[in-house]
Amino acid sequence: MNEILESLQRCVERGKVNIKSPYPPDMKGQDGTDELARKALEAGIAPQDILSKALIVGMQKVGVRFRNKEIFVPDVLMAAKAMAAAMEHLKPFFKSDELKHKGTIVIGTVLGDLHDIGKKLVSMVIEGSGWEVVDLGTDVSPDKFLKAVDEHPGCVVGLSALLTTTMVNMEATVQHIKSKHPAVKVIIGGAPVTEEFAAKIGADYYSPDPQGAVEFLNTRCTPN
Ligand code: B12
Repeated sequence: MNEILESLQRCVERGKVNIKSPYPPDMKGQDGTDELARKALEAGIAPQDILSKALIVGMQKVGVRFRNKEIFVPDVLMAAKAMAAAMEHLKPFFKSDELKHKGTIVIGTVLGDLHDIGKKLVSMVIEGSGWEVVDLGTDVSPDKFLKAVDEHPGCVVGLSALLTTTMVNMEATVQHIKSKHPAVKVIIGGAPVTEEFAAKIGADYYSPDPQGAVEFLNTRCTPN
């Protein structure tokens, strides 16, 4: 693999944000994700490759080590911070040149859930495909989703959940939205979510990744 991508992946794994960051101590004075993402772009590496071959792979490794109790919440937070610093450089490349948006998607992580890395990635890729993204953030209540749907007539809704304990809040959110706006399409995603679960709670679509969401939006959702 390309040397820059390899270092970038390692910096996500270790939570190395930038050269000034004293964390982790054994990487003091070395480039972090901030510098390396910029260097990768300058070296002509495609933003999609930076994302999929370095950042996502690095974060997957963090996930495995966290599950195995080799690292803990603060380590994961630093990894998330490092990933976010790199994503700042990639964001402009995923922005669409199209002036007219294809439609609007209101997206958020459901009530009780603070995980936002996946949702941000999905948002960036969707935005890059020409849709306007209204990101409500994390820990979003069904009421807040409904208010946003009221404010964006004709929008699609995207729900993210990373915890089995918060997945259940997707059902309440779908029901709350559809009770007032039955025609609004809802797409759901996140590591514990499945197609069967989506069908069970009355969501219109499930995608395991951003690209599936884009395909659904472009083929099955009428632009507003
Ligand atoms: C980073 C992380 C954190 C960070 C979050 C930082 C942040 N800003 O997001 C912090 C440290 C805060 C955290 C906290 C917790 N976490 Co956590 N966390 C993770 C970790 C390691 C990575 C998640 C991640 O960002 N993955 C990378 C992104 C790119 O992947 P993704 O989110 O799955 O998103 C992709 C797809 O799912 C999809 N997608 C996601 N959303 C959507 C939405 C739509 C509409 C679509 C179409 C697609 C889609 O597209 C994305 C890109 O491909 C995972 C382990 C893992 N491997 O998943 C645990 C994990 C999710 N956490 C877990 C736990 C238990 C917790 C805590 C309860 C820990 C604790 N004891 O405090 C708390 C809960 C806090 C809360 N209330 O939310 C468990 C969940 C277990 C479960 N099944 O319920 C996991 C699986 C770790 C584990 N193996 O135990 N966590």
